[in-house]
Amino acid sequence: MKNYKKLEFKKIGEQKRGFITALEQNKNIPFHIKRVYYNYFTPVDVSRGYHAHKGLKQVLVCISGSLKVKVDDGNDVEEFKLNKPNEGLYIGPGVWHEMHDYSEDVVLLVLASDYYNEEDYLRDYDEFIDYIKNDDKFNDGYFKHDKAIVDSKDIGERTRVWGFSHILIEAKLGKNCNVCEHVFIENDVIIGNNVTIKNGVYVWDGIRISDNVFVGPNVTFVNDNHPRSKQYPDEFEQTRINKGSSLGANSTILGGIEIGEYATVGAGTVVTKDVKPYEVVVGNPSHKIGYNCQCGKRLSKENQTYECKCGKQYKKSDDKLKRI
Ligand code: T46
Repeated sequence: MKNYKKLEFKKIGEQKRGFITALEQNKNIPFHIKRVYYNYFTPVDVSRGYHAHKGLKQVLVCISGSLKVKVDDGNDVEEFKLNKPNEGLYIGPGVWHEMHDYSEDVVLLVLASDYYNEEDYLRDYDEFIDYIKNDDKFNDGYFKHDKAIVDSKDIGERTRVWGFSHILIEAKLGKNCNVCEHVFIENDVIIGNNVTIKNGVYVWDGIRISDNVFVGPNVTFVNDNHPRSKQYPDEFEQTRINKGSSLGANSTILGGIEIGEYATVGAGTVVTKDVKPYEVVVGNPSHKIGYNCQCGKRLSKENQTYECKCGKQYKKSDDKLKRI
């Protein structure tokens, strides 16, 4: 995943009165802003930069004039021209950058995620290359927070693993997943692509989670339905959470359960029996209260079909809902 990106900001207004562009933290600026600085009166024959940051995130906006920014993440080198006040360049950690070809009237505004700290700079190119090659967070195309422990080498690209989470060595995770803070993933676990695992979830041996599943905060999985301290089953229960389904906050999924495709488990539900595709279940013990669409909205029954406001339709066959 590239850690730099051109950003386009909204231009509010029209030619005859002029324009306004607003920069807002955690909205069009992808971080919390702690510092704003600007660089001006740079002579046209000067180049600046020649460094990378270890942790700092920045957005560069050329609010007057123009300049070129060359970025290098150790794999790719690209050059961006900044000459519009409604464009920015996001530069994250581990990206070497150099600024060239300043115009006379240039003013470069920079929004930064942290206070100035010289210790965060890598000002020597070889040191930069060593740094990114030796830091897991810049490797294998996935992001690992400094405070996460990832023993597994089987993590898909663009997956993000946030602080205080631990993934054991044999676990497999697909692409573009989001593993939020305080998540523990044991060894015999297979997780698909685009899966979200919210904070405080422990994914034990025997659990399989397919693509596009949402696991809400503090969902509890069980892999031994008759536990006794220091007694281990020959094999842990196999629990299957099928694609597109969502497990609500604080729900409990007993061992050996199968959650059908696109099903929804309501917050706090204790799931004691399999959930069929598209079913919505709630309560303790879990019971069905209806069906939902692939998009997540509830379905209404019209004669023999089930319909969603989004236009999708479903029919029952073998007591299971199927899309038509
Ligand atoms: C970056 C590019 C885009 C401070 O004391 N406080 C500050 O907030 C900053 C940004 C700099 N300084 C001091 C540090 C140096 O003694 O100002 C001096 C010049 O800094 P530097 O040579 O790093 O300037 P540039 O234009 O090469 O780089 C600056 C930022 O430092 C850097 O983080 O990414 O702009």
